[in-house]
Amino acid sequence: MLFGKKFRTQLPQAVGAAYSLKIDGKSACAVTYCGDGGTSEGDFHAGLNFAAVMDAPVIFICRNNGWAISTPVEEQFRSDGVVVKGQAYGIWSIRVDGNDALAVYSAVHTAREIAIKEKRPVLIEALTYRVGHHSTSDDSTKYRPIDEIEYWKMERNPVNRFKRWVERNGWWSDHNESELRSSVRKQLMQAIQVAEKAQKPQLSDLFNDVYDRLPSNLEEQERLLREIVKKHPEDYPSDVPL
Ligand SMILES: Cc1ncc(C[n+]2csc(CCOP(=O)(O)OP(=O)(O)O)c2C)c(N)n1
Repeated sequence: MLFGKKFRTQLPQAVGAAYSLKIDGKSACAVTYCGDGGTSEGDFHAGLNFAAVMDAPVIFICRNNGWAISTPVEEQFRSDGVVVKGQAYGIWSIRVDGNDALAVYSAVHTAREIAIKEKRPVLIEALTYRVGHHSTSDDSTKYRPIDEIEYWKMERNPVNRFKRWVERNGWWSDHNESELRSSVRKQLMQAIQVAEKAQKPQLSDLFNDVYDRLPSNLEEQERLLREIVKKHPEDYPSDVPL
């Protein structure tokens, strides 16, 4: 059972789901994610304590990438990272090099065994760096040096590191790489062609996918949108059924 990365509200929910798996006697655990920024929210603490006292089979994976949007970890907390927070709640906690794929695999594998066999929570703190911007509306070069980003992107790149390892073992080569890249590119181009030919969803689908009966504010928005499309048809794709 997987609880994705929203902004940490998912943590207590994952613990509840894990607890229900335990009550049902399932050989399974819940997994949930958060960032370093998420650990400052109340739900992180409620979730961890809840998991510890209920012995819930849940794995908390915290991706400590040094930044919560523009807030560096030094301004996020004064503790030695996140792993100590798990320990403080009596949770078996492990810190791993998040840029080492094999180390992450091994940590998660062990965590899953502990969570399922021993019916208790585990926290994993994966140390890494966010090489991208937080979102499309963020420009992280405004608050951190470009050299720092480049260093992590090039020197500490986890994909290149894993690639070097498989190459050293003789399982991968430049030839395999270029063959894979060109075959994936071909598949992508074909998929794009198919997608471009597919009929686009109706305009009304923008509004009717949540409520059985449209609330008046959405009716109003749909009406306004249709008026605008009529007024400026050149600004809207002609292949969207109105
Ligand atoms: C309850 C709540 N408060 C604030 C925000 C705004 N917000 C969105 S992401 C974010 C920081 C997230 O930091 P982190 O968890 O470290 O994620 P990362 O920057 O590594 O993606 C904040 C403050 C939000 N979405 N929800």
